[in-house]
Amino acid sequence: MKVKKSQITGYNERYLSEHHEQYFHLNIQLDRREINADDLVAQLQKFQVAVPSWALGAGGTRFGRFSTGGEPGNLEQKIEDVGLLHAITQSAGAISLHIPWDIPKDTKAIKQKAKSLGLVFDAVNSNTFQDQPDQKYSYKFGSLSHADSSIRQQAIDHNLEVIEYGKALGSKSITVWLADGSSFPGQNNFRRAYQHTQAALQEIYNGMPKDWKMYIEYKPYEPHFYSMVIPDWGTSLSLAEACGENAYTLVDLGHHLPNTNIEQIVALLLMKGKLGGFHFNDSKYGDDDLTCGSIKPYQLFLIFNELVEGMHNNVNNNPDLAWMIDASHNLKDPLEDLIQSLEAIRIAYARALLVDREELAEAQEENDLTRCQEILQAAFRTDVRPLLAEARRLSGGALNPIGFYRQMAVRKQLIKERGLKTVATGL
Ligand code: PSV
Ligand code: MN
Repeated sequence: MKVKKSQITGYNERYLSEHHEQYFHLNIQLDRREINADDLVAQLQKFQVAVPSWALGAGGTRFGRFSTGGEPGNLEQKIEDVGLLHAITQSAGAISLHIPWDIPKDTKAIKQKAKSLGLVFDAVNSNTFQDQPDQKYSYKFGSLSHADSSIRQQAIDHNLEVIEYGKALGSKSITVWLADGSSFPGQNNFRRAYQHTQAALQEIYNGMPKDWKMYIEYKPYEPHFYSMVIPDWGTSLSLAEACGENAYTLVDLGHHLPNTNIEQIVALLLMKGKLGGFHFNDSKYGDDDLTCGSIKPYQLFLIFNELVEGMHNNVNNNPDLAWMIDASHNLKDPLEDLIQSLEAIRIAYARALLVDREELAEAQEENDLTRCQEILQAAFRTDVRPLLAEARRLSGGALNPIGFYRQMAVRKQLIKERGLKTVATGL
């Protein structure tokens, strides 16, 4: 399904005067704080978040999976869905592929299709957490960290092959998430597992083109429940440093133990020039993969506050970050869920841009804690939605993406085109 520009403008026309009024009022409010709303809008227009190819179908839990209907049955259809999201929101201009879930058969045609929808290819992701039917050795007891060198080699070769797919599509980075670990004390030799992993990552790193980046993702538990080989940002950072300057730590918001101060991790990684990117989602308990901003919007704002601050004082030349949503849509329509996530991420970003940094630094120097909190919360409590709507409108998107999606009855249309029973590849 494709939406026409005229359908979006037609939809917007009905809400235009209401929007102008809201934007006008926000303008006055921001003007008093010496903030230029148009500058913020321009920054929001540039801010794009990648959508993973595995998030377009219904996710599941280990107890079951409930289909949404109209799920994309192949890579072409997945790209079409991201194209749809991008057309409506003007903020999802990239797609991230997981190999082998989404191996492009005709690379040229896939690239062309993405280009026609205004999409580029974000990081490619390797998968050594599942066995594939044609695979010689099993990853049951590990991949890059495995005790057996033939199995490590197979996993290294897979990563190198993923890089080749990425090169053909125009990707510039690879994300490695390692499911390796142990579920019982004594199962693994921690140091040997780390050393094997480091050597393997170095080999993959050396196989990357010079202008590529490697993102090393960490996770404290799951699928293993006693230890993970890369459980935290410290381990990821040490491996990135061992690989070289183009290797970075990737922060997935769900990959932390409850109450971890993620904003502090982000601040320190940025200071080291080693923050590569983000996987956005939200959680109450663990790696819940819920809609971004649905549980802890204040935490998301505090993370963006550190990001904006760190990017301003970029002492170690941290490169631009790779932004991606990594969520699982068990109950909601995946496309609606993604629209809501995109909105929540941009709200947090816009609010962080409102923080008066000079005043905050001053209040921090004076240990005026009350003022520090007032400054942060003044930004957090500002309703920035008119800024987002204006950014979308100027770029050709819908003033209210969910409203437009529902009015167009997109899911109904997709079910009509693809059927009720299609199942997307991936999780
Ligand atoms: C693992 O939980 C993860 O966050 C990694 O990024 C994977 O690539 C993705 O989810 C999909 O399994
Ligand atoms: Mn992730």
